[in-house]
Amino acid sequence: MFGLKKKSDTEEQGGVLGHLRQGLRKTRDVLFMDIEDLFQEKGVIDETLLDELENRLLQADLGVEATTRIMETLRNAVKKGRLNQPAEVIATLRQQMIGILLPVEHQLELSSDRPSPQVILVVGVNGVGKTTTIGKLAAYYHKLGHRVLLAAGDTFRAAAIEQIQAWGKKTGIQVIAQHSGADAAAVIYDALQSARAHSTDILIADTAGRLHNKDKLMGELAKIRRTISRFDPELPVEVMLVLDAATGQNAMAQAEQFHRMTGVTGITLTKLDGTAKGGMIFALASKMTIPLRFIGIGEQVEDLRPFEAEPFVKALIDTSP
Ligand SMILES: Nc1nc2c(ncn2[C@@H]2O[C@H](COP(=O)(O)OP(=O)(O)OP(=O)(O)O)[C@@H](O)[C@H]2O)c(=O)[nH]1
Ligand SMILES: [Mg+2]
Repeated sequence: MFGLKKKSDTEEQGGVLGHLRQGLRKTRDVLFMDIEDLFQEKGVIDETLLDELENRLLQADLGVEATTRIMETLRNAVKKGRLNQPAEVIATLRQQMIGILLPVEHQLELSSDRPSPQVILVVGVNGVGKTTTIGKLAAYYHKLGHRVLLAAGDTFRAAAIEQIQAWGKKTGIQVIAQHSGADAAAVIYDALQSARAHSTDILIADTAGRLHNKDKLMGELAKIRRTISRFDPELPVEVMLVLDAATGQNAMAQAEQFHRMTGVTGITLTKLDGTAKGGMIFALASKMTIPLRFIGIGEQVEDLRPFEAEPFVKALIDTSP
């Protein structure tokens, strides 16, 4: 009813955007469920309506900073008489949301003038979705025509090696592994040698989940990072931190600690499909400058997308059923 739906949206509903919309459904429901009715009921854009919108932003876990930034703009525009129609409110909201996310939209560039392989070292606390993301990433890059190799760097958790091997099987990608309990840095060194020998483009290394506030475990990660540099200091290395969207504002503490110990260069935000608090992505983007590379919107191999601010907000804010 707001006239917000362009034709191209409709055409895309069943495709990529539709998939994203489905993945973000829970958060979108918190933000926009019955919002059209609310606008209709009130008939005017007033303070109560803006308060309701503000509540929803907070409920969806956008955090105080991002919410305040958005609401200030909306309130100012209403005061100046620039927002008289629901569609105008939504359009301004959309613009603000994109504005917050755009600074962290940076795809991982694969450089052709650096030595190969491009290493992606995947780190994060327990259970956030590291190994699953690796399986999806392997399939993603393989599909783009790159030669991919996986390293079973989680030698700690029981069945972790089998789990990544299962992803290897599923995606047709080779996995370099040693026995359970082996030194993770040694496994990754092995994998680097193999990658070199076989002209692999991308080596994706798993690591054991660890709590960001446990210094000893974080020290091990720093050791793995140094091992990669020792192998070849010129190698392009992405230290990819995986964060679970459902952990909300605690994700910020994780990001800070991991960054301090390992120099995180990119973030993948998982499980956006499983939470109504996916608004934390805005809190993350307004507090950090680390690029957000990918988002996870499900457990299947195709449920990973490079992060793009505009389609993300579009999928979130489109209020049609
Ligand atoms: N719904 C949903 N589930 C996910 C997503 N990513 C991962 N999962 C699930 O989260 C659970 C944990 O995933 P793992 O990949 O094993 O997590 P991990 O970080 O490797 O865990 P540890 O190795 O134990 O630290 C599994 O059940 C995954 O299927 C996602 O984007 N959406
Ligand atoms: Mg794992």
